[in-house]
Amino acid sequence: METQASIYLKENGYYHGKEKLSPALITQFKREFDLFFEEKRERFFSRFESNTNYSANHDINRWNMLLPSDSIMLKSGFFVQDDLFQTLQSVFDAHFALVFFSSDISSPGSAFQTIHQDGNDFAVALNVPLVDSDEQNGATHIYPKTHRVAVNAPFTNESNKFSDDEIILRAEQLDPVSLDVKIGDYTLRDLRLIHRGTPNKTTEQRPYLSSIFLPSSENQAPTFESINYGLKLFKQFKDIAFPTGRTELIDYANTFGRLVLGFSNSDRVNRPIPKHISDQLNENALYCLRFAFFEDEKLNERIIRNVSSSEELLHEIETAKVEFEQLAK
Ligand SMILES: O=C(O)CCC(=O)C(=O)O
Ligand SMILES: [Fe+2]
Repeated sequence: METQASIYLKENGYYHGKEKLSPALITQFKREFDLFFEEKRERFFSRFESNTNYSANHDINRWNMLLPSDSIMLKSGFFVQDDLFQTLQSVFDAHFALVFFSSDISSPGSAFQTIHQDGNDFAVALNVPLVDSDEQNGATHIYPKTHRVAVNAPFTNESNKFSDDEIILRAEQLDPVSLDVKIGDYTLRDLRLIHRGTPNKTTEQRPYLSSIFLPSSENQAPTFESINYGLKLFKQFKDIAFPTGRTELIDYANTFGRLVLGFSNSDRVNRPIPKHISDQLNENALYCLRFAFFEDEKLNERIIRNVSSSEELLHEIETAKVEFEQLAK
């Protein structure tokens, strides 16, 4: 069923829901988030052997952080509140999953990002700002309607083929819109929509929660054993890459990590969802998270995990092993 938001999102490539979430809830999120973020930064910088050129883990003074499962942010199930779930059903028009439960932080000193699409493939990001944001502290610039291949092209879920240079050329014909947001708002963005991060000129962090929904199978996934094998290798790559401070090794490790999570349809396999959290989640939230690993065993049973779904992942893992060894020489 179409919603007002799904119609707008298909047409424009984004949707701005205003005053949709309770400010009191966002205050709770922010308090919890700030503690996680501080720990994250400490963990990140302790990985390097000596002083590093890295100012953050994602671009200059920008951070990307997966959120923990034992968290009010997950328990609140905000990602299916309002008419969000219906909107997602309508834009995906097939099965989908919440694959990355994450956050994007623009820190003081961040700069304009290169104009980009997050990917050529259709997917949807739900952003929840934890602070008000505008052009002072780095609200995202978007180029409306650029998720479609041309002004008159209808909305489809198909991948486009634009190269990085073509994306910049397309955007240069257009004016960006600053997607200013207030606490209590959320935004939905088609990952193909052209956009860029902008400078945070203040001295405060600008955190957004980012829930990334991807098209998925109904219920087929690799075994936990093969996923955990990939995640273990990801950890080994990071343990080798970070102390060297070598960008290409660190990038390889991170790209590989995202690949394993993508194959898993969930970033929650090594972040099990505690029972006291899943007990609070409604059926729509549990649907979005069905590929996660739950402490409540019966919730792991809705997915069929078998060798045939694992084969492609295992192949990628073996290829990465060889490539990483070559690169690390
Ligand atoms: O956080 C933002 O404002 C946008 C960041 C972004 O687009 C990205 O890192 O891909
Ligand atoms: Fe982006």
